Amino acid sequence: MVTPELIDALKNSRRVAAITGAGISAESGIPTFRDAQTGLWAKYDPMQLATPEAFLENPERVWNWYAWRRELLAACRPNKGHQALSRIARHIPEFQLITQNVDGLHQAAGSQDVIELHGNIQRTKCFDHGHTVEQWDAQQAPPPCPYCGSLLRPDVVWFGEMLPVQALQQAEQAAARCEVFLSIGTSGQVYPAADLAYQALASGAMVVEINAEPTPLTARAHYAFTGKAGDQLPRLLAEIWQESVPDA
Ligand code: BV8
Repeated sequence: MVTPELIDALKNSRRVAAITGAGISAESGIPTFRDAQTGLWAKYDPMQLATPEAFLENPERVWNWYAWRRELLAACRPNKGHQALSRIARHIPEFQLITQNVDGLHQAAGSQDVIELHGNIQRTKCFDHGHTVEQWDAQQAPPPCPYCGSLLRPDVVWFGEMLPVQALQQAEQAAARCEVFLSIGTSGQVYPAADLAYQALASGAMVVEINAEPTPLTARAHYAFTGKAGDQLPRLLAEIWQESVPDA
């Protein structure tokens, strides 16, 4: 329930931070990692494929998995959750959006200065030196880097890989300084991203969770709205700022 205290906090806070996970993109048609064990990815286990070891062991299989995900993404659009979040941000003097998602849908919905903790599937780099590459010979999977010949890979953070240092530092700073911290559409299983909500709690922020099911954070959050981000975020936007998200 959106209480007067929550309305007051969101209307009068100067600094708000939000972290999102796969759940906010689910209504855009992108399977979440939890669905992966059932849905479209039943034959793939992301935990097994999204690692440097899996790539080196079978570069073609991992490259093709990401090529397939890019194709799936090409047909996806931001949903009302992404749209509402980009509008909520405009009402907050300092709003920092942090995402674990690699789909770029927040930017497509108009969100600015998005911190991409785990990279972006639309960016491609080479494995050995991180050369960013825009075009490649589609006949080869994976293609060689035109600069150094090493294998191309998606510019995402795999399990066991360090997060981009600056992105993580900026995210931790936002979590430590914010007055309200929103955790949206994430199961909170993957670290260090999942730690940000607890860093915000430790710094005295009000923590608000919006998720389709309870998570380890739920019991610690000041507010926990169980439901779809595509419903809950437009509801917050309407109830607090009397603004609505245009129909897609
Ligand atoms: C690191 C990009 C330091 C790739 C991703 C052993 C060795 C090394 C590291 C570790 C280790 N043990 C643990 C670790 C740390 C590890 C980790 O946390 N593992 C987990 C599994 C325990 N982390 C790492 O490896 C990180 N790096 O620690 O570096 C280091 C380095 C070397 C050695 C030691 C330490 C790197 C982690 C980043 C991995 N890359 N993505 C790609 O996309 O292919 S992670 C990927 O999975 C996502 O980005 C995201 O972070 C995570 C999935 O989580 P969610 O987004 O929350 O999605 P999920 O499906 O789980 O949940 C969705 C939720 O939404 C659900 O609760 C659902 O109910 C809800 N929902 C569904 N629909 C809706 C909804 N909610 C609202 N509305 C809806 N409509």
